[in-house]
Amino acid sequence: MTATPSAPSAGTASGTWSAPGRVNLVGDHTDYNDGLALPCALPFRTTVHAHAVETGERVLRASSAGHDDLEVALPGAPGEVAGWGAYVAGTAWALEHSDLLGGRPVPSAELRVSGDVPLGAGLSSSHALQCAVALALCGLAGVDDPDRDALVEVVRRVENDYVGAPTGTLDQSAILHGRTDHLLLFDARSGEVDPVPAPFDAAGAALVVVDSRAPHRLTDGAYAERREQCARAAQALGLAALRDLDVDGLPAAAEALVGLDDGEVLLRRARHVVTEDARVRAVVDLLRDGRREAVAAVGPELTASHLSLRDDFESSVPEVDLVVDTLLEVGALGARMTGGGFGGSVVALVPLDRLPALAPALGAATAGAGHPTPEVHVVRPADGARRDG
Ligand code: GAF
Repeated sequence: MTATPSAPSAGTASGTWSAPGRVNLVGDHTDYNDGLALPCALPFRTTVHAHAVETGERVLRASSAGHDDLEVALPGAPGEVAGWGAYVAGTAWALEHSDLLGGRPVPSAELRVSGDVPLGAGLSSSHALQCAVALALCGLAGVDDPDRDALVEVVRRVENDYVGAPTGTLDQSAILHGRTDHLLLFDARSGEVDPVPAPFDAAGAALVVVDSRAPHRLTDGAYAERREQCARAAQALGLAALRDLDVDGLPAAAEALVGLDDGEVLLRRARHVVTEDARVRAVVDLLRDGRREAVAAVGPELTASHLSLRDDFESSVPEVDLVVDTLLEVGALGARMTGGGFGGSVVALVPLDRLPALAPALGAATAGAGHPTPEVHVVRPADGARRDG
């Protein structure tokens, strides 16, 4: 789904752009293995009010409640800014090094950032910020409809080369291509995004996101370690990526990996990725079928994904496991951690008549375990990043 980029115009003096957070229904830790995922954009957005400024020096200023103000000379360089401002400054830096602005520099600008994407909840608040800032700076430079696939790459560079987070392309693809009431079948190898209906109503169920409010732990190190293990497993198996292994190939892979020092760990990582790709395909088929029984059958696939992430990929934490277990006890059709893990949120399909029971059950279970009180959001897939005014 490649947008035709618009030709640069004279630019705009000011405007408002926004980008949503995302939740991934199924398909985690597959993107950097060239695999499949099924995310959607969320009805929470980060908004950037931007205006061009005339100054002698090229400068980018940004402010947001609860964060230090940013002022940085353009185009900037990795390492100059850390924390929240790195996502803003890094976006300007990566845009300047892309072809998106048709050879023009990033314009001097002042950005006011606000929004309601939950922070630190694993719902991609930082990617929402980067996508909204990227659209705003493109708009100020006169590129109103930038090529969204090129923007995916710009955000990857911000993350990997400016911020130093070795993430893949799932989050920004969901945010940039989001569509109301649709999930998005994302193929990380081709970058293609294919809208899939989300007929949860047909099963009398709702899509629910629960922020465990567990502090993210070890996120950078553990994520990078998983990524490195997957790459090593693929290399040992003579594959370009774990995407190229399928479930039938797992017994032979086990034999090939068993001789390595950490072969048993690599096999479990590979098994997660391979079975997760298969679960994405299965869930897409069920949703496209659309009948009540088919949609209800998505639930067990979600729960199987959680067990795989918990046991084979070891990317869950006790707080998140307790939220999943409690949701299932209350009657969810299925539930799983979502996103990178090591804290963060759970996504679930919950029968409409069970919704009122969620918050009390989660409150009681987490209080008993001494965990933070989770936050429950009933959501519908929302529109992607856009200009608002
Ligand atoms: C994080 C990363 F940013 C994504 O690229 C993806 O790997 C995800 O974790 C796990 O599926 O959100």
